[in-house]
Parts: sequence; structure tokens; C-alpha cells
Amino acid sequence: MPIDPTAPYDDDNIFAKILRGEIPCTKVYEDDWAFAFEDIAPQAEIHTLVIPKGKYVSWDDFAQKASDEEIAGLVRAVGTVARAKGLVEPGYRLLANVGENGGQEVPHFHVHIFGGQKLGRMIA
Ligand code: IU
Repeated sequence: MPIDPTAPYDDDNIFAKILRGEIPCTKVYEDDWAFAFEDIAPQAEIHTLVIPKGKYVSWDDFAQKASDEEIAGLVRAVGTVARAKGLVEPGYRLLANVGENGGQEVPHFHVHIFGGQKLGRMIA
């Protein structure tokens, strides 16, 4: 069910529970600002999600309210995970779905990293 990217943050969303360790995940990275884990339903050979530790519903929410430190932390974490997975060569794709038209389903901001294969022009 698509989410409202401007709704208040829901502490019971699934990624909040993963961050709190209440639901298991395959963790691939963690630092002060970000947490990364394998997508449970991968759409590519490598499909990893990177989320900020702060409570942000969407890209819009994050861009509006996160501190420069949080934004830098998230961006660097995405780069670190992609590099650690050996994706820099031959490349990878980043995606952030926002709201209903974007098809966002989980109301905790997340960046998808896709790689490990030649990707088509679009991932639906
Ligand atoms: P979206 O951008 O909100 O559409 O992406 C949500 C992703 O979260 C999607 O790729 C799901 O497979 C993934 N996911 C997950 O990894 N673990 C979960 O428990 C749930 C969704 I629910």
C-alpha cells in the first residue's frame, strides 16, 4: 500500500523495527548515521537497502528536516556499501521511491542499491 510521504513518522513501521533489532535482517553495514541490510525480495543479483538512523518518512522528509551531518552520513554510507560490495566497477543503480506515484511502500526513508548484473533501463 503506497504511503503518504508527508505523514508523521510511524514508530511501528517495519524498518523502525529492524533498526531496533526487533525484526531480523541480513545486516551489511552500520555506522552512527546509517544502517544497511539486504532487501528481503531482491529485484537484482545485489539489492541492498540503506536507511538513515533518524526518523524520516521519505526522501522529501529527509531532505527537508535532516541535518547536514545526517545527510552526509547517509550519502557516504551508500557509497561505502556500494564500494564494499564491489559494485563501483562495473557500476550500480540507486533508487529512492517517494510516495504513491513513486510506489514507496515502507514509510522510513530508504535508498535501494541495485547491482551485480547489467540492469535494464528501468526497474518497475
Ligand atoms: P519501497 O521503495 O518502499 O517500495 O521499497 C520497500 C522495499 O523494502 C522493497 O524492496 C521490499 O522488498 C523491502 N522490504 C524488506 O526488505 N523487508 C521487509 O520486511 C519489507 C520490505 I515489508
